[in-house]
Amino acid sequence: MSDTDLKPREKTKQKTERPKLYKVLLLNDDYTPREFVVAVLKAVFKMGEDQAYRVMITAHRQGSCVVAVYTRDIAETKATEATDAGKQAGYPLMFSTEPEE
Ligand code: TYC
Repeated sequence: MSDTDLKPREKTKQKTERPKLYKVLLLNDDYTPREFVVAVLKAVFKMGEDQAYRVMITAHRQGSCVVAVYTRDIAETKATEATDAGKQAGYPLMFSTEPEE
């Protein structure tokens, strides 16, 4: 056997999959007060006043707006928490999630 003989590599490379990301969407309705929507966006999604206002007014004008993108668990938890805040106050405020393309 010559000393240049090569053995096949037996190591396998680990590939780390990136977790799928989910959008949280804010849906418009005719009843929830604008200021309440802004307050929920600030409390649940840690937005500043200006960003929260822009997201609220975009949903108001277009019907919906992407609020943020997270892994599935976090997106679902935040959407539920924000929707529940509206329900507690007697408003039909609605947040939903959907997978990114
Ligand atoms: N359309 C509501 C109103 O005029 C305000 C509103 C904005 C409600 C965005 C929900 O996602 C929403 N009082």
